[in-house]
Amino acid sequence: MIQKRSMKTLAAGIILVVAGIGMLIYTYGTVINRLNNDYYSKNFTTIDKTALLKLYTAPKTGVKIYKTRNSVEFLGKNVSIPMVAGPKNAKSMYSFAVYGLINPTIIVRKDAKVTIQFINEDDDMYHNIIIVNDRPPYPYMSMMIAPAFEGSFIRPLPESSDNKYPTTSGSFIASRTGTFHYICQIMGHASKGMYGKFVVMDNLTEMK
Ligand SMILES: [Cu+2]
Repeated sequence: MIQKRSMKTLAAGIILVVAGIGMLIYTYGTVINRLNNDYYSKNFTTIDKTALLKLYTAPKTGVKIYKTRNSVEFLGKNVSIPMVAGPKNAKSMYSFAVYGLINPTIIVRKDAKVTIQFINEDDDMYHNIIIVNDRPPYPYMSMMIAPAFEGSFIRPLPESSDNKYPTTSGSFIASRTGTFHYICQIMGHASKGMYGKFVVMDNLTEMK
């Protein structure tokens, strides 16, 4: 009898603990979803594969690509940079691509108006992009790092699906010279290498 009763108590205890854990997970999920809804981009469109592949080809003027240095110079005063997150041609999905170069150093002139056209090619992860003062290595949690330039933060875009690639853009003025970095702030991405240099120069001829 005593054994039966203690078994019943044990069973009731287990049920209570399981229910408790379930409620905690549910509450945690609800809170995280709330945060995510505020944090993730709502203003995005999608492009198809053809449009995505076009962004891998550099225009004939205004851009200089140095494959050996893995860098791309944007020469204009008003430049548009197609940044692809999770590119298929990269060894690691924790990468950005600009004209097919993986995590290249991007160089712009001081006071240029820079528009980042951000595209998520990855089919199973969210990504975002921000230009920061902080240098690597980056912590696992890097979402609190502030932008180096006002407007140089783009909210996370969802993964691609059915050859539809989410895209959005953000613009800022590269108002200070120096070496900055672009990074992805999704947990663990920058710490796994999802970043590159962003250089603002007084005179682009210095790179030749
Ligand atoms: Cu990422």
